[in-house]
Amino acid sequence: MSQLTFHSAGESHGRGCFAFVEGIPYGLAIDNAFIDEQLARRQKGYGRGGRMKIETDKAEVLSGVRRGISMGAPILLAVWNKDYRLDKAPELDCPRPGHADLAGHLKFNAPIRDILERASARETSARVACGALCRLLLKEFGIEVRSHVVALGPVELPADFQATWDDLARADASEVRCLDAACDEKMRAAIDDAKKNGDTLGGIFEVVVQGLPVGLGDHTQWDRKLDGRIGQAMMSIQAIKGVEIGLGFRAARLKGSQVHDAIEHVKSKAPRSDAGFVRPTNGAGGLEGGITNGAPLVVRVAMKPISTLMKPLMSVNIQTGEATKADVERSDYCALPAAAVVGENWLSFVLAQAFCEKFGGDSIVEMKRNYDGYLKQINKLGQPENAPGKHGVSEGGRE
Ligand code: EPS
Repeated sequence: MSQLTFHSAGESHGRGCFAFVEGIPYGLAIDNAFIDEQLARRQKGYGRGGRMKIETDKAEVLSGVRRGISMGAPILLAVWNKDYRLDKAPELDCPRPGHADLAGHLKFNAPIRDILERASARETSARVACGALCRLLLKEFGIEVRSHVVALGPVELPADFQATWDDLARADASEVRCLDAACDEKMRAAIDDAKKNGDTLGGIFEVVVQGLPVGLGDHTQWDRKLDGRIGQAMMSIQAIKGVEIGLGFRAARLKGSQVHDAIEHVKSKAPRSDAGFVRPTNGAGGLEGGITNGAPLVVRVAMKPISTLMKPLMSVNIQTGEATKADVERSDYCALPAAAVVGENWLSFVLAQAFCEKFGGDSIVEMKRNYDGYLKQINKLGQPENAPGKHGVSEGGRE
């Protein structure tokens, strides 16, 4: 068993975007159609630019899968670019404020083109391919991920808007992935307006995960806390500027009694992944002390407006030092609906990583055995082996 890891390679207008995934256990059924479906969802959304009309992203599995089953070996996925023109793509001399153009040019002493090709959000196709693979693993354990857009530019869902799990299944039916019809219309109008004015828009999306067992992540060290790991993963998505878990920033303005979730217990014959401990509220968003608590995980992510503006801001020509308008490249006006799909799949990678750490084995069968044993352990409330002093202590240990 190796740790679940991911590396991407590839440029926006290079041969393609590639995902190198190591640590997927042996015996996972690899549903290519599911991976391609996630890639197709990433290409959609109101406000996308011309590139998405050119590409039909699909993941070609180049290694690590035999007869549709993971071999426990590295899996290499390729998303080939149709718009492959790396050597012919024009050079840029006037860096776009907000993009990696200027900082990358100065840091590497390189042409801006050599920076933007790798900085481009096209790289998220590799992350979605990997995330979809991880999602297949999570599905084996009844874990499902959904998302929706809660704000886009100046348009926000009403503060009291509550999306149920079933509601979230409808988000794909909206071109902006918003569940409220009135907001949907206003969001599309806001994008039309931005487009007309050569501008761009960002917003906020929410990802919800159902079925996570209590106990993923770890309170004992800063870099094992799952909230911290989720934050890092989400912040690493191109154009992401903020992450909240549960009430997030809203919690800072409330009292403890309004933020924390009372604990209740329900009896159940079948073992439950939350051990029967439920909450009437979910201000914690499914995480306490950096550990999942069995409630749905709720992550909100803020995306800035895309930095390529058709009506560009002022910049400086890096060859001459002259003040000039920033260069303009084909781009999106709003990629928030696509970012929500990236968020779903990329969060799945972090969760699958934590899941493999807790229940990891060389094969899915072994993982299931570990998982079932754990469920048995956490569902023994009131049983003699759970008496105080016996918790997790070896034979001959503390009485
Ligand atoms: C993207 C492909 C890109 C952009 C966008 C995301 O295509 P192109 O640059 O060829 O038009 O649509 O990239 C950026 C926003 C960026 O800043 O680079 C994709 O596949 O998601």
